[in-house]
Amino acid sequence: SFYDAKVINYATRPIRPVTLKELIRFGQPPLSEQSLTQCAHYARTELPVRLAMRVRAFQNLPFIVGTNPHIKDIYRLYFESFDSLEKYSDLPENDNGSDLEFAEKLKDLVERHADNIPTLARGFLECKKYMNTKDMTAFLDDMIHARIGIRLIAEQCISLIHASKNESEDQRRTSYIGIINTQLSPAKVIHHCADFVTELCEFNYGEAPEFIINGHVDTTFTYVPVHLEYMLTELLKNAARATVENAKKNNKPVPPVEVSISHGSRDIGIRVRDQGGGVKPADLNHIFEYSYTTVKNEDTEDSNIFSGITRLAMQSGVGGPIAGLGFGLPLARMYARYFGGSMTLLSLNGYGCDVFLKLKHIDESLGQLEI
Ligand code: W6P
Repeated sequence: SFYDAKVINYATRPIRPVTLKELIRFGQPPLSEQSLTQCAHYARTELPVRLAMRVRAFQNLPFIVGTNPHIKDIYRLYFESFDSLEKYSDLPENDNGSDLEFAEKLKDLVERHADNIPTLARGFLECKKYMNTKDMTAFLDDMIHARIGIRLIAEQCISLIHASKNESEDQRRTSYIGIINTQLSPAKVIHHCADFVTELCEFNYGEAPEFIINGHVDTTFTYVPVHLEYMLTELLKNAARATVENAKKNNKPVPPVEVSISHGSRDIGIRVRDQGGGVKPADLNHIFEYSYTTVKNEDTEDSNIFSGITRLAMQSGVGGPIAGLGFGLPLARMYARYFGGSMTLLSLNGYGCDVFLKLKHIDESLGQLEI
C-alpha cells in the first residue's frame, strides 16, 4: 500500500548514531538559535527513520505473533508516531517557527510510549510458543536499544526547545545541557538510589543492609542522570535482596553492601559488592536474559525463561515485593552499553557477588569538540 511504501522509504535510509558528544553539541551554551535549529532538524529527520525501522521490525515478526493484542498495540503506536512526525521531516532546515508545536508532538510521543516495555513483555510471554528464545532476544535487544536512542533524541530536543523559550539566569548556572548533566556525581546518585532501595527493602523484609560508599566519592562526569539512576537502582535492589534473603536463611545479621567508585583515565567504574551468597552456577549464564529470575515463582511450576514477566509487571509499583531478575538487569546492561560502557557480574558462589559497572567518560575530549 501507499503507507507501506512510505515506511519502507524511510526505514531504508541510513541513521546518524546518537552520542553524548552529539547531544551536547546541540545544546552547547550559550544556546544559539542555530544550535537549536540543528537539534530540531536532527530530531525531525532522524526520528521518522528510526520509527519506520521499528515499524518494519514488527512487520517482520512471525504473523501469529503480530496478531497478539499487546504486540499489535505497540506496533500501532509506532506506526502512528511515525505517521505524525513524518510530515515535519521535509521542512527546510531553518524553519523553526513551529518548534514549540513540534516539541509538544515529541512530548506526546514520549508519554504515549512510556509503558512499551512491560506491554511488549506481556505480549511475548503470550507468544513464547510461536518464537524461539534467540529470535525473541534479538528482537527485544534491537527494540530496546532503538527505544533508548529515540527517547534520547526526543527528550534532548524537548529540553533544549523549552530552555531556549524561557531562558533565565537560573538555567545558565546549572550543569545541565538538555537532559545531560556535565557534573554528575556518582556518589550523590548512589546515595539517592540507596535511600530508595533501603525504603523498599525495609517495607518488604523489615530490614535492609547498610550501604557503604567509598572510593572516588568526589568525582563527577558527564552522563545522562536517569540512565545512571536506573542502572544503580537495579544493581542495589538485587544486591540488597540477595543480602537480606541470605542473612535470613543463615540466621545471621545482615552484612553491608559496599559500593566503590573509581575515576579512571577512560571510564568511571562503580563496583557493587554484596555478601548475598552469590549466584548458583546454573543461573550464572542466564542472569542477563529477559525475564530470567532466580526468585522462586510460587503460583506456577513454569520455570521457562519468560515466567517472571507477569510477576515483574505486578512488582513495578513502589512498595510491592522487591523485584527479581526479570527485565531489570538486561535493561540495565543495555543502558551501560549504549554509550560504550559495560556491566559484568562475578560471583563467589556461597559468599557473594561483585558487579562492575564501567561507563566511558567524555570529559577529557570535551575541549576538542568541534562545533
Ligand atoms: C546477587 C545477584 C545479583 C544481581 C545483580 C547485582 C547484585 C547481585 N547479587 O546475588
